[in-house]
Amino acid sequence: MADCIFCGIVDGTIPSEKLYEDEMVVAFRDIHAQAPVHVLVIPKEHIPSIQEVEEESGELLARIFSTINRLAKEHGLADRGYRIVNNCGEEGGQTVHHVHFHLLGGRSLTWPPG
Ligand code: IU
Repeated sequence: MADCIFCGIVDGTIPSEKLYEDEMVVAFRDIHAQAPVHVLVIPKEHIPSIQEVEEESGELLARIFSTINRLAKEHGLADRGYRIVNNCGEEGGQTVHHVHFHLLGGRSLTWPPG
């Protein structure tokens, strides 16, 4: 989608440090890392938020979470623990309107979030 920064990352017109890519998803390092490991996993397709994810998106969601699992293992987080975050809408803190999942780890994370 024109004017979507994450669509620009998908098509390579906006630079990013990509860690994984296949026909459905892309994973890249967050530019404002909040933890030693802070990776975003996004669908290549422009979906504005988790609210637009329907039952037919099951395969995509499975791919997103299997990608997160693999990245967590590759970054040594599997035994330590980590957090997966999806911010949705204004009060949920979503700032980029292309659905994405944060993988955060490498330090002790506090709860509740702000
Ligand atoms: P949020 O859940 O919509 O608040 O998260 C958006 C994230 O995208 C946030 O952590 C930003 O640092 C990150 N990000 C990025 O990695 N690269 C960019 O070009 C932009 C935002 I804009």
